[in-house]
Amino acid sequence: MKTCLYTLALVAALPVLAQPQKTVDPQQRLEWWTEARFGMFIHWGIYTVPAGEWNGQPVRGLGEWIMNRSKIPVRDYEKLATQFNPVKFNADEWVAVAKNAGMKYLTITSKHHDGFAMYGSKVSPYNIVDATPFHRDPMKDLAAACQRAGIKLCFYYSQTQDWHEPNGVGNTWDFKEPSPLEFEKYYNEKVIPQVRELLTNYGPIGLIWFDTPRNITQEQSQKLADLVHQLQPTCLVSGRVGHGLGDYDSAGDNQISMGAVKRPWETPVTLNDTWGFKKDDHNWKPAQVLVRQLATTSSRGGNYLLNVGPTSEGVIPPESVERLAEVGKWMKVNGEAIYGTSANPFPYDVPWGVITSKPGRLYLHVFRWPGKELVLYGLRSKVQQAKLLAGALVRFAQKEDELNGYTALTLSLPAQPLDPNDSVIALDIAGKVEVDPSLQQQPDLTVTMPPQLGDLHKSPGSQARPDSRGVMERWTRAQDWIEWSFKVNHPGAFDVELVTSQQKYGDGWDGGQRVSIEIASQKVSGLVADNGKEDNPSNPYWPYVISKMGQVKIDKAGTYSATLKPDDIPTGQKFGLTVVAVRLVPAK
Ligand code: JFZ
Repeated sequence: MKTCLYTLALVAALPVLAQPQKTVDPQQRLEWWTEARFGMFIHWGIYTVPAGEWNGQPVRGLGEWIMNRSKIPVRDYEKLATQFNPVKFNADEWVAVAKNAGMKYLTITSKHHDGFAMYGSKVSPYNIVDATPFHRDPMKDLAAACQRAGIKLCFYYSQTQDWHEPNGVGNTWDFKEPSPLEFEKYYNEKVIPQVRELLTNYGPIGLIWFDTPRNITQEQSQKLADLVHQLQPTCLVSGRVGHGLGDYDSAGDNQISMGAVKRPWETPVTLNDTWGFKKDDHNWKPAQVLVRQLATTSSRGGNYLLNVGPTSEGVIPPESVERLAEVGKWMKVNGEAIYGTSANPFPYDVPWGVITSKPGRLYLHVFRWPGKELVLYGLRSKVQQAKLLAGALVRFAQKEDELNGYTALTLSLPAQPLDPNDSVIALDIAGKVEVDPSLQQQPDLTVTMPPQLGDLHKSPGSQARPDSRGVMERWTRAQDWIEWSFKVNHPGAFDVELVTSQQKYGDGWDGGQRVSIEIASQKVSGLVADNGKEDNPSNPYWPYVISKMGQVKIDKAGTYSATLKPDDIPTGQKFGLTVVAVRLVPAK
């Protein structure tokens, strides 16, 4: 009996002893996360009391930045805590909204740049339990609700900016910027112990979403990442911990990366134009945009982290709940085309939508319904079955030639899409999915040549490169040029178009460059001028600008080369030549 009790005591003590020893390789840590593909971001803090308005005036910009935007002194901002009382907060309801949408994890702001801890912290009294009339720790409720629902709880934590602390970074209106030594003090006395609390008091945490590293040192970033991994070996560290030390990369907000991304990555996205609640922001993205962005992010091998901004009462805006429910309806039918999928195996986008994949499966996400027939070029593997996830089996035929094997797949479809947001066709493939990686003319007869699929010839010192959206950035030198090789399947006459991109919400674009485009040894030249706008199919907030450059004729099917060379780029351009693609469109 005595031995028995002794053993029991030892077993009970074991988890404590065993904790720091366990090591997990980063690959293993990422497993649940890449399977999940879809998460909920929650920005919630005392900035939801002013909700985008200060002294009766609307404040431009992000809701959670109001303290900074309006240069609100710490002493005034602190008072907001006494008005923060989220009596309608219900953790199970929030988690149900996420789960219902098909989301698998939830990342909530435990402390944003304003420095206010939204959980019960012993490190600083500036927290929701000690400083608000609510006097409760919502993260305890959320941890329990997430456990019940099988959702991973994750915390956002602003490690560098802290506008409440004299030694934190960012508050230039109350304090002077901290010296490295002062910042180290803040880091040791607030950041490290608070991150420790978050990883100790709330059960298993999926990831810590650090943000805006700013002037944090490499050692400090490393120590944070190590602390997280030491306390919870399976907990991921976001890319914004700084110095590339995260377990995965973060795209810029509302950006969806193009082409092959080498590291696992995630894009944080707003449902309207703010993260933290603003009462006058009604610019909600339609569910169609959300579904297509989710599918597009998956098709590029990334995770989609979609934000809600609950009010100071603890209510997720009904406009958000409605849209998430619609995404959830789509996910219930089509979730297998998202969860655990890998990127599109083709290096280019198809004209009608996007493609996701799994071993032995391809998912065709059809955004623009082609009518009764959809043709896919370049799939070398044999298709065994095709099925609309929302409906019936689909008849199909595969063309084969001696040299290349299978070349074209033709699917016979209903005349109307089953889902106007995204109708998914699942293809069962015999063996491995094999594709022809070469850039080729598509069944709609267009040829689209994006910069990331060309050879970029840079002059010495040039900063030009495709950014994370696939758009050329810092192309301000006429000496830089791009070259492509492409296959023509259907000869004919083509209009040559140069597709460039505006910046977010149509702000900022430089034209007036003179460029020459050579296609199959025929040269056209022209001015980059706005000859019409076009929706960016993966993100309506970064519209395209089309410039018409002339016409070329291609008489025979075959492989050709194309070059894009600037003749002149006016000096002093901010954005330069924001090339998205050179495009050939059949001439009318
Ligand atoms: C940061 C925060 O400042 C903001 O309040 C919000 O929390 C957001 C999710 O993250 O803002 C950023 C940080 C980085 C980029 C864009 C917005 N970025 O790299 O493009």
